[in-house]
Amino acid sequence: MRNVTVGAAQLGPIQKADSRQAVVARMIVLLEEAAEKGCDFVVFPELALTTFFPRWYMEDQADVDQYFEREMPNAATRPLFEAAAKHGIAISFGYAELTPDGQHYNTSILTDKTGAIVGKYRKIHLPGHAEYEDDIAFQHLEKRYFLPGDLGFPVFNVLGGVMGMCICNDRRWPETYRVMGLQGVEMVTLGFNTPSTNARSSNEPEEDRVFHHRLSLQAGAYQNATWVVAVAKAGVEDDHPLFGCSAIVAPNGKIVAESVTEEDELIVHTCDLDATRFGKETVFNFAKHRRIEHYGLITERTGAIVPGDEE
Ligand code: ING
Repeated sequence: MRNVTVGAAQLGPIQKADSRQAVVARMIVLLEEAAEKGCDFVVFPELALTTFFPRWYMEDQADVDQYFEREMPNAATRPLFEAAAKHGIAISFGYAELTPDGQHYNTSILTDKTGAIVGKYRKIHLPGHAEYEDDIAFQHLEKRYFLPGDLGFPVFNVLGGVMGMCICNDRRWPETYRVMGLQGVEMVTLGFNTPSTNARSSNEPEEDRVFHHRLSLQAGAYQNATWVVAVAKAGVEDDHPLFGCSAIVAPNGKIVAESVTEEDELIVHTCDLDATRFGKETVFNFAKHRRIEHYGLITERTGAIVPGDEE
């Protein structure tokens, strides 16, 4: 048994007008609840410090950069790191990163129980578009404001196991989990901000979006025999609804805990990292069963090409 008691700390909406200090105070309330419940590790959402600003079209770089952090920890977040270290709890959360050389990433960090940052991930799969688009209900401009991540999908030896991170849209791509699975990942944590409605078509009901969200997490967990912890920023941000459904998924693909509100909400589960062993040693024993001589197209080709259509 290698138990890690995990708290998925869902955040309700963050309005454009909300300060980082107010958000960090809410995060610390969830952290204190997690400490009372014996958590070793608390996971917060993607872009946890601000509203989901890629929904807004901005041209002035100063307007964009107001949502970014230039260092981590910093004055706004240091109280969170200090509270986590006081309780001996590892944390992970997402934020917009502006590097010293001026690069912009959608980033997530992972600390150990002392509050030291031991891992960083930069979002690789950026959904949406880079230019303003007409006739859609709202913009989704991550390709405008962020570069694709440049760190790959690393794993980190912390909390007595092999931990990995991804962010939001990454959860929809099997490559995300497989690259970490090929490094023996035992728990993948991710934050997400997912609109309840489709900007382009009103005929995709929320329950379909939630179905695809759960499907992506459960498939990734099962097919790589890993725990998956997915944490929402939820609720209505300046009239834009985001769904909740924060979830903890076991290596057998089953959801063992899920949030029930679209507010600040902590869900907790004690995850035995040894529960990954059965899958890794039987059905998904990669070394025994994978046939990489047949997988070349996966990294040779970006888009699909139907045989005979080659130009
Ligand atoms: N949000 C959404 C996500 O991947 C999206 C974008 C929604 C893509 C629904 C496809 C379908 O959950 C972010 N921030 O990636």
